[in-house]
Amino acid sequence: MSTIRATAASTSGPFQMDQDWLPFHPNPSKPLFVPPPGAVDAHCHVFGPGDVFPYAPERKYTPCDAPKEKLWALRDFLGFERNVIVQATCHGADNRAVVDALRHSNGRARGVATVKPDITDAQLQELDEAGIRGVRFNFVKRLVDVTPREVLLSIAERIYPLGWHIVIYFEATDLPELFDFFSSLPTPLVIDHMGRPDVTKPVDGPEFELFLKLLRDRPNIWSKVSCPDRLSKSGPPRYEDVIPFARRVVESFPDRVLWGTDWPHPNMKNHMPDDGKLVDFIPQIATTPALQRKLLVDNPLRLYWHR
Ligand code: 0GY
Repeated sequence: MSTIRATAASTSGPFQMDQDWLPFHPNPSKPLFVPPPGAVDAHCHVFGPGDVFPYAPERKYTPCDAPKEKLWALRDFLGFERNVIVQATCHGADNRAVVDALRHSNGRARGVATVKPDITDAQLQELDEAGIRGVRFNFVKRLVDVTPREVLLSIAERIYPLGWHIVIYFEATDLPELFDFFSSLPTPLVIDHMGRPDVTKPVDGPEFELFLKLLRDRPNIWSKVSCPDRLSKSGPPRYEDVIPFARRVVESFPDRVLWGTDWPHPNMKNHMPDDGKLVDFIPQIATTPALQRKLLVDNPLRLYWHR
């Protein structure tokens, strides 16, 4: 794994990585689970490097540099073929690092951007040509300042004609208040990390039921069954307490689920997941080859590589 061995603790340019932040795993294990041919890591990020792609002044954290070359090395090592790179909040609405990665991916990466409502049609077109297929709306208060809903709606209306979707990131406790807004958005929606359920609560309880209802109510809402490392209280390497939640989503909505590593795992402060062990989580939640193929190949290709 020398190719991805970290200079991870470093951040370049005028930036210093947050002291309470763990760098990505320097030497992940080789997974036992072999992903099917064509598998897509549908949630990951690139950070900087800061001396080339500076972090945004409004960011809530300063990460370690996690450049595209290390992402490609991880992709190959884990047995994946493609990536969906999601703009992280530390880069604000400056999508240059993601766009640069997409342009150097030989068509093997697509992206999700963050945009402001004053973006021009020409700029949207440029993002589309680079491989951007969606925008992200982030409602996690520790990560972003609140954007008014009418602003988000105006962005949704701008990207709708492009055939893009909206990735939404929120915590389960905020869903009751956000539910109607989400239902009113015109594009397909992709929910990050199953809406961050509290996995100490019952999988059949009212909190997770509201999330499942959102998916049941609208056939064009998808979910990433990702980030057991963020959700688990039982912890690594098996993250057992997350399994019933993720399995419920995969089995209820097999054609609308996606999976991703979340590399380089921003804001992990207690433990840094071993990416190989995260891949070994997949057969726990998608228990048949048919479900695995939908989760890792058919679904992400349909959403991100349909053109
Ligand atoms: C994730 C999760 C987190 C961060 C971000 O854009 C971001 O900064 O998404 C988080 O801190 O929970 O999916 O990458």
